[in-house]
Amino acid sequence: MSLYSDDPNHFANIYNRTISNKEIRILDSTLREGEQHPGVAFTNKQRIQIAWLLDSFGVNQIEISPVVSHDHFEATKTIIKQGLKADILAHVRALKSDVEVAIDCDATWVATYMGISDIHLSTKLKISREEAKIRALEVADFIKSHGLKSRFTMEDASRTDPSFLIEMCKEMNSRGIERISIPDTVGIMRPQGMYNLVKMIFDNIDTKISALDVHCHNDVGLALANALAGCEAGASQIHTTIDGFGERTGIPSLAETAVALSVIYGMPNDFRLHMLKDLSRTIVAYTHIETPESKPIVGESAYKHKAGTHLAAILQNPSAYEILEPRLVGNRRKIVFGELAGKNGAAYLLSLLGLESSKVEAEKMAKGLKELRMGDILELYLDERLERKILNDALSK
Ligand code: HCA
Ligand code: CU
Repeated sequence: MSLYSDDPNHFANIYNRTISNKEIRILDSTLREGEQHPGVAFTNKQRIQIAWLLDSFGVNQIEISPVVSHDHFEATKTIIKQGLKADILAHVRALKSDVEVAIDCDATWVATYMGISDIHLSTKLKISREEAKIRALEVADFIKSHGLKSRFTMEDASRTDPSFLIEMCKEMNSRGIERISIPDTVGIMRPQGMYNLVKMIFDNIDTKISALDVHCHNDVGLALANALAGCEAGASQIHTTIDGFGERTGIPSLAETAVALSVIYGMPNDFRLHMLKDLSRTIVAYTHIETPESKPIVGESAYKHKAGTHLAAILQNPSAYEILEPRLVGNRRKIVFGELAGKNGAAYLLSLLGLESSKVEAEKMAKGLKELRMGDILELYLDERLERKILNDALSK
C-alpha cells in the first residue's frame, strides 16, 4: 500500500465538496455585458463567431442585446437563426417597446431588467416601487402572451429593500417566469452575504417555477466567489464573459468559472475546457486588449514554474504545484530558468541542451545563472516526451 494518496487533490476535494453535485449552468454575456466594457465593440461577423465558439464550448445560455444598435439587432437575429444548442437570450429593458424589438428578432427567450433598488428607482427610472411593479408585471405578461420564455433581472438586487425584492420575486414567480436573475450590480457583496441573499429568496418563493441566476460584479475582486456562494444557496446559473469583461471591472471570467465548477466543485458538465485559452486569444484579437499574463487559467504565466524547489518537484510530478494539466485548458506549462533555478533547474537545462549533467556541472551552472544577475534568462516548454507522458497520466485519471 502506498504511503500517500494517489490523488494529490484528494483531501482538498473533501473540504471543497460541501454542496450536492447538482448542475450549475453558465450563461455567457460576452456579447452583452462584455460589450459594455470600455473599448470593446465587436463587428457582426465577430459576434456571430463568438456565439458559435461559446456554443461549441458548451455554455447553456448566450445573452445579447438587440436594442443597442441596428447592427446588434441584425447580429441577434442572425445568431438566433443559427440553431445553436445554447438558448439565445435577447436582453432588453423591461419596456414593451424593447420586448417588441426582441420579438422582431424571432427571440424565443427574452431577458428583461429593471433597477428596483430605491436609488435606481429614484435616480434612473424616476418611478415609485408600485409603478415599477406594475410596469414589470405588464411586461412579463406581454412576453408570456407571446408564448416566449423569459428571465427577469432584479437589477441592483443586493441594495434593494428585502421586502420589495421578495414581493417582486413572488410576483414574477406566480407569472411563470422561467428564470430570475439576482445581480450584485455594484459588486458590494461578500460571499456569505450573497449566500444569505439567495437563500432568503429561495426561502420565500416556490422554486419549482423559477430558477435563479447570479450575476456578480467584480469591483472588489469577489465576483466569482460571490457567484459560487449564491449557487451554494441554490442558484443554478452563473453569468460570465470571456476574460471577465464588462462594465467597469466586469463579472466572473468564463475560464475561471468553468474550471471552478469542473475541477474544484467536481460538477458534471460537458464544457470543452481545452477551448479556454483560444477563446481568450480570440477576444484579445478582437478587442486588442491584452490579457494580463498572471490571469488564472488563460494567462501566459498561469503554468510557469520558476523557483528551484518548484522546478525540482515539477520535473518529478507537476501535480506538486498544479491543480490541473495545462493542456486540458489549452494552455502550456513552462519552466523559467534564471537566478532562482537552483541545481535541479540547471541539471534539467543541461540535459535539454544535450550536455553532461553531473552534480558538479549542474551546481556550476546554477552558480553561473545566479552570478549573471540578469533575473530570468529563458523560458522553455518541458521536453515533448515528458509532456506527453504527463498528459497521458492526467487523461487516464
Ligand atoms: C446592466 C445591468 C446588469 C444586468 C444583469 C442581468 C447588472 O448593465 O444592464 O440582467 O442579469 O449588472 O445588474 O448587467
Ligand atoms: Cu452587469
